[in-house]
Amino acid sequence: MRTETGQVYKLKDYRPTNFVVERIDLTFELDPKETKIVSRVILHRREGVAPDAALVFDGDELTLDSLQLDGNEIEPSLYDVTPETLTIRGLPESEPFEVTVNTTISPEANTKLMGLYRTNGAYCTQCEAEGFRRITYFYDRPDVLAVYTVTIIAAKDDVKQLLSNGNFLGGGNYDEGRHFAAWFDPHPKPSYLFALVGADLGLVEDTFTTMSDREVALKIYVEHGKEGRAGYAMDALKRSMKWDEEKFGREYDLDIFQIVAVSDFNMGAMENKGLNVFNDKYVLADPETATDADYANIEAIIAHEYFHNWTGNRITCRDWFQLCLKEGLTVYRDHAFSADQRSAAVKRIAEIRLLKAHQFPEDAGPLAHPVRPESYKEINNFYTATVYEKGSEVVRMIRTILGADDFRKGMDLYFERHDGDAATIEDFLACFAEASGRDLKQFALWYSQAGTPSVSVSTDWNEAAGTFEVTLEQSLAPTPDQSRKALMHIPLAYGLILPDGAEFDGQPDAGDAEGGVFHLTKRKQTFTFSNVPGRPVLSINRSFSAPVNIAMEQSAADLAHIARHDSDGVSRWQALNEQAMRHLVAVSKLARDGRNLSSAKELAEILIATAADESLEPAFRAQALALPAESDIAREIGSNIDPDAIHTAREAVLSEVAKSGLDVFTKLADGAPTGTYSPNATDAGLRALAGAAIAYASIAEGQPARAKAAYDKSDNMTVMSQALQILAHQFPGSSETADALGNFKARFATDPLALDKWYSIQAMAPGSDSGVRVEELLNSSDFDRTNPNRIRALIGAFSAGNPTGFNAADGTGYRMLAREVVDIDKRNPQLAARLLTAMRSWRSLEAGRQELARQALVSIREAGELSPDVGDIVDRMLAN
Ligand code: B3K
Ligand code: ZN
Repeated sequence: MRTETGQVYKLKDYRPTNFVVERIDLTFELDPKETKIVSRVILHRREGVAPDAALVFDGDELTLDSLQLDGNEIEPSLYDVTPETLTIRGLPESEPFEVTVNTTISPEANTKLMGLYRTNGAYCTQCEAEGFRRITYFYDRPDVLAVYTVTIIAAKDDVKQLLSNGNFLGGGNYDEGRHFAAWFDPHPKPSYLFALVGADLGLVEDTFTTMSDREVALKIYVEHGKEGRAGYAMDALKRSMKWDEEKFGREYDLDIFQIVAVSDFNMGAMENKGLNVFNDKYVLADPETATDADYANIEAIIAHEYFHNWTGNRITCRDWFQLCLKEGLTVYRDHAFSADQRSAAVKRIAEIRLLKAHQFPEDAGPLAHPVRPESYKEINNFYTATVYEKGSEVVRMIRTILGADDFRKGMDLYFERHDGDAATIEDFLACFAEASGRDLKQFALWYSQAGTPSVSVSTDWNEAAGTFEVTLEQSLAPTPDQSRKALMHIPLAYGLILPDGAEFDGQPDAGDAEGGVFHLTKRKQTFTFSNVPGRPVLSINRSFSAPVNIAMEQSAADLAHIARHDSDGVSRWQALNEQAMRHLVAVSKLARDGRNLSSAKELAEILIATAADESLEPAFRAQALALPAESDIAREIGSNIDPDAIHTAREAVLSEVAKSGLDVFTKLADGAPTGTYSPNATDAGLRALAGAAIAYASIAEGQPARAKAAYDKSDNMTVMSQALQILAHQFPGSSETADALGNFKARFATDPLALDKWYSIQAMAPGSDSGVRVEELLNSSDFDRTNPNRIRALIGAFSAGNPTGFNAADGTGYRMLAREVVDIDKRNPQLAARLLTAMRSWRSLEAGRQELARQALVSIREAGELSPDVGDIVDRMLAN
């Protein structure tokens, strides 16, 4: 296997290649053990490059069969080859030439799921970030764009479809028992967007007519027998195509758009030009096997990959440091799409939750890095919440600062100016600066400074003068490799809510504010409002306009005022959540210190009132009832974390809310829509509210009967898995729970995606003894140790989603993860490294657990040969 070389790649070292690729012609003869690849590349020396400069191609675990220049064998003295590089000397000075590289690889032996591999009998590829170099020697970097022609030859019997990027050229019989197909992609692309699939799959077809009246064939390939589960994905695809035309003026540009769903995939999906490959979890859905959340994820990911066609493919990244150029922007676009398809407020609440749950801890721990990192050892470790989610927030801030019109102008300019380019963040920002006439230099720090800024807020109300002052002060703590930080441009949306609930519409007399946004650009700024008719309550960072931590003393009464009157739904939720968080943090600390918990009466009242308020959307009420998770409370406490104390405190609060609201919850518990299941946002909201109500009511009753009845009655996976989770998490030892778990397993024994839920629900059942159950499941004969979804469903869910189980005080959770990471690393380094990031906040634990976590990390470090992926993560986690 490829092992650590210790090499560090730096943004400042970027240099273009010595040679320019004009086109590439690939031929694949597919075979499980010996796939032969012929790659013919036409190149010329870049202007100004020395005549003796060599051509250096990348490889990874490759062996070279033979090598030709313009059809003739190259003399061995003129080239050097290792599994990682091919260096050719003595190439023509100015005229174009053709290099032919012949390699043989074994897709079957490829367990890393990078490059060309086998999944369920199919051949498929994954090339981002550096998988193409596992197929053939090439310039495997995003700034080398080429036009690809691909010919695929394979046995007719078991490989029915032969697919690649671009448009279909033709195909037919090849030789005894084999056939071929040829594809041509007219759009120059980097190698990471190359894709090939050879498979025998079922097909779902449709068409889309673009804004300039071109008909595009849409094809989704899934396992035979699962065609009926691809309808929602197809529908989401067509809606995405339409939306991108309407909102961004972006039209699709090939005759065909294909999606292939596979069951072994390291991530969600991949935006290969014209041929997206998807983890089947994000394609397949029907009411019986998929939850509302699955449907929403499918919609978002189908859209995300489709939107990459412009933000990522037509305009790609100059180098991998610019990853956020395509990822942050495309996440921003998929968020905007989902907001338009569903309730915008509820969608934004989910985004804020996700950002805080994943990105904030990353930014506060040893793995913190800027949205645009400046160095890396293993690029696959940088497909992070910071690059994706914070990257999206940064784009959202650009829109907040510029306003919708100038933002759209900037996007138009970006598409026009950089179509066909491998671009940088500087290119991107320049378009917005130019379109709006604004200076974005200070704002650009969001790309280079890691860490979550803090803004402390104080207010001063002068009753006699009718003035209200808001003072903001920013700070940013040091992060790994960045000890000193410059002042940022932080756009904070605000509102002043008057005693009668109306909003004050005056502007501050002085200070940099416009359109309801404070622009905090200095360390400290004060904004003064005059002629304010009564003491206002400040609603700040509305809709989370900036990804910062706000420190503000705000009374419970003021938070309740916001929760009741803010014109912005997201802000109302923010106020409720803040109130819940404060209480949970306080009682968690009391529990940690062994003291009596204070009553949650006030919190319970406002939550129950919200739950019962029929003027509010059901989905919003469900969000309000979802208390901050144990991990959220831990993040807020920040240090000396005792996960057991947090669990105890949170359960006590849940129970108090449940008991005082039992009447309300009992009524709401039956509110799930009856009749034919639809994944639409309204019905999903009703199910979410009913599910929350069943959970609270069951807690109040202290009996599994209600959840068991819901389970038995359920006719869709959303309600079924909600009920199973209540049973397994609240009533672990009951016979009802054992029955339901047994029933679920038997019912979905042959359905891997549904069965993953069975594993996850058990993996997340709280309690220090849950590790024992996880070990049992791991060792059971039907646990598939090679399937990434299954591994994530059990090991990932346990380590990232079960604070009390994973952080068991005896260290068994940490040791189990360490053992599994070292084992999985031998087959699939990317997956292993990702699992390990669950320990990124280990330093915030109390001393005893911290020491056990450290020992587990050290045991990984000392386990022998580690991949660059795991080596990099473990080193950064242990560094001071
Ligand atoms: N671009 C891919 C992610 C590739 C991850 C490589 N380790 C999917 C996406 O973000 O759309
Ligand atoms: Zn993406």
